[in-house]
Amino acid sequence: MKLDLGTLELGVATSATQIEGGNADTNWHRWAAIPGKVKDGTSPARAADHWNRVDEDIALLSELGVRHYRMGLEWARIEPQEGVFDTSAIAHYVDEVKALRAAGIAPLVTLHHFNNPGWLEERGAWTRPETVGVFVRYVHRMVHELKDYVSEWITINEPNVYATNGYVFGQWPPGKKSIPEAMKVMSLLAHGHIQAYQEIHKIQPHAKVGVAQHLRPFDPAFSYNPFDRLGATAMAYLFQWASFDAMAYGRFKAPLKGSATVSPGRYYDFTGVNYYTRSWVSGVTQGTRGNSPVNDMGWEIYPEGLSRLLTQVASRYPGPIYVTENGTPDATDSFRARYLYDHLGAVMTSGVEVERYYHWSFMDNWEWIEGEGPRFGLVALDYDTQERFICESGRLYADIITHGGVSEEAYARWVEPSARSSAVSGAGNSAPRVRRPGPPVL
Ligand code: IFM
Repeated sequence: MKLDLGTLELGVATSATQIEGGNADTNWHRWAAIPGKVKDGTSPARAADHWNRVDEDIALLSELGVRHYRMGLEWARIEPQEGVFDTSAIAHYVDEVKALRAAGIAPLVTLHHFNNPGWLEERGAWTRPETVGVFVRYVHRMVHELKDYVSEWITINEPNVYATNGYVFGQWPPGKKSIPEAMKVMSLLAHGHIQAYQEIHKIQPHAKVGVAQHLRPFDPAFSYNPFDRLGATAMAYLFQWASFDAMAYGRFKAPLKGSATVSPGRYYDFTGVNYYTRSWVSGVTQGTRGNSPVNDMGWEIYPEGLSRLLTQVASRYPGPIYVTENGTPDATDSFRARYLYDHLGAVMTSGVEVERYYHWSFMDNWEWIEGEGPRFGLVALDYDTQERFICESGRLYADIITHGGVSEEAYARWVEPSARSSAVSGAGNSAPRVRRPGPPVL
């Protein structure tokens, strides 16, 4: 065996807004309707039309041999008006998780993945303390409805990315640029998680509940430069550790704000790690390390970062660890096989006991403001015809699942011929590649 994965269980991940399609009134449908907000002018209304293709997609999951599937719920479909729950949308999700179970696939359900109902967005969403209670009411309803088939939950996906992109850089809805507001949002998301955690456990005492945290190493561009070192430490704290600590332990340290209703404790049953890349810090700016392998979106491909983060997470937050997302946009599926091998290898060499690894993504998905361009799927999608094609990297993943690791044969067939990256940063050739129409080379 070239890479033995031991007891590591493999799955794939998606989110509701990115694959379902349809015209739910979400913050993202509204944002995409404003000209210029989404790079290619697309909206989540098309996506992968998963809402109408659940059976076909479960058959594909089975073909990959996947036993764990991370999926999301579209809150705006479930509660299209405040306090009004749509029983047919709820029934659709019940049917979906039932069908997954019937296929022998365990769902891990994400309750909030950057997606607010439009009515909530209008009222200021996570800048208002009232939103915590509104979220917990929705969580309560869905856990009741799905509890016979689902016992693992992610309350909130990447709270730091939601707060930073929407409230610091203003590129995501609601397009604000205010650090104090971003800190308020991060604080309230932490409150939302903690209260949801408690609520879920009231309904399902043995449920496993966690947050999917977007983590990255922040490395100083010049380690001998104290400003770069200080910048890297400060960014890591502000971007990820302050909010992670608040969510995991109810410990709110400045600039986050706690409240008298939250006592310190332990508010996780597993920690979820979403890992993609690292940040290279020079003083107060961060970017991509020069001359390094990058993917279609220009993100450095740095498998060692995953090992480093897993080690840190294991010591800061003892308990089960799931890699809840890891993957790469690769429009021609030319380097994803090696990416997979290297990142699964990084999980193993970390020496940390990781229970699960969910690859992002099961299939090509609508990538927020990047639209339909980036191709993260093990299953490629032709958006015009909605045809799905299992990529060669998807075949490799299926083979890894069957053998519990990367066999010598699989290595020779898929990993050896695979490139390392899309391009090299700073080499003037890192523009995103455009996929040919039609199926990828299989
Ligand atoms: O597609 C996203 C996902 O919604 C959250 N984590 C990062 C992925 C890739 O950008």
